[in-house]
Amino acid sequence: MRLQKEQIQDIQGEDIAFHEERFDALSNFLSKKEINIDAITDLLAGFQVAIPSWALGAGGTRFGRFSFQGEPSNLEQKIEDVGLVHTLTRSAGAISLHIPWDVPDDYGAIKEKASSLGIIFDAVNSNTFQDHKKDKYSYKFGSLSHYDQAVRDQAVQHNIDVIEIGKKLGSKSLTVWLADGTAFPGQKNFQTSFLNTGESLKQIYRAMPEDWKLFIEYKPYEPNFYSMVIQDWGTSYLLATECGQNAYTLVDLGHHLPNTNIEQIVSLLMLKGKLGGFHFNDSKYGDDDLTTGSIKPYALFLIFNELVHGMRNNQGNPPMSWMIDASHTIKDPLEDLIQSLEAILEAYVKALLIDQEALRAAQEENDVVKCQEILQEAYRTDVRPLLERYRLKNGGALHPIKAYRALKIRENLVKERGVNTVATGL
Ligand code: LRH
Ligand code: MN
Repeated sequence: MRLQKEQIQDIQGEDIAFHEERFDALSNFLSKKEINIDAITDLLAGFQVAIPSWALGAGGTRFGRFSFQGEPSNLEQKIEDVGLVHTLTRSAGAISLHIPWDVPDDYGAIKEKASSLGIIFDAVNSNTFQDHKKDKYSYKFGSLSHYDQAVRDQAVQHNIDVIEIGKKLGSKSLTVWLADGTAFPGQKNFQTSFLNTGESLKQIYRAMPEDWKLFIEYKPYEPNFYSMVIQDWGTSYLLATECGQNAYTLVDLGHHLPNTNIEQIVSLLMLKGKLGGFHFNDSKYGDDDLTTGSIKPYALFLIFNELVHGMRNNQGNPPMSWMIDASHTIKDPLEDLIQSLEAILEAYVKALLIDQEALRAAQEENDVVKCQEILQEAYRTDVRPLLERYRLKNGGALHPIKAYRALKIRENLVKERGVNTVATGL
């Protein structure tokens, strides 16, 4: 299914006037603060968030999976779905593939379809947390950290194969997340597992083209529940530093123990020039992979405050990869992704409204109350009219969810694909 911007314009005429009213009020409010709205909407055009290819169908848990009708059953249809989200939001101009779940059959056709929808291929993800049919060895007891060199070699070769697939698609980065770890004390020696992993990652790093980046994703637990080899940002930072200048830490928001100060981690990684990118989602307890901004929107705002500060002051940190990593157990996957995009852009724009100079002055005066007032003045500003204007100017929908429903996109996908199609992924 393809969506034309004319179809969107046809269904949102009556909302334009109300948008204009709210937009004028916001631009008057911001111009009094000498904040240039057009500069912000221009920034948004360059802020594209990659959609995970593994999150376009219904996700499950070990307790079950409730399918969602009209799911994409191949990579072409997945790119179509990212195209639908991008046409509505103008902020999803990239897809992140997971191998072997999404190995293209016809690279030319896939690239043609993606570029015709304005979509590029962001990081490719390797998978040594499941056994692959063609493989000789199992990853039950680890992959890059495995005690057996033959298993490590197999896992390293898989990552090199993933790089080759990415090169054919024009991707410029590889994300490595390892399930490697232990379920019980004494099961493995931490140092041996870490050293094995370090050696394996260096082999993968050396196999990458010069202009590629390696993203090392950390996670404190699951599927191992006593230890994970790459458990936290410090471990990922150590491994990235040992690999070299093109290796970075990837921050998945759900991969932190409760109440971890993620914005402080982001700040230090940027200071060290080692923040590669994000997997945006939200969580109440564990790696819940919920809609971004659905549980802790203020925490997301505070993270973007550090990102805005870092993007202005840490030139040593390269442009980051913005990616969503979510799993949709009950929501329509496309509506869930649209809501995540709205929350991410809202947090970013609110952070851009923070008067960083005034904040700095208040920090130097130890005026704690004023510091909070400056942050929350920005956080309490309703920036939705600005996001609406950005989409309107770029042929998107004022209200993407409303347009998605008014255009009966899910119903049309079900008509086109049937009720029983199942997407590969989590
Ligand atoms: C691990 C993770 C990782 C992916 C997987 C799909 O929890 O966040 O990024 O490979 O989810
Ligand atoms: Mn992730």
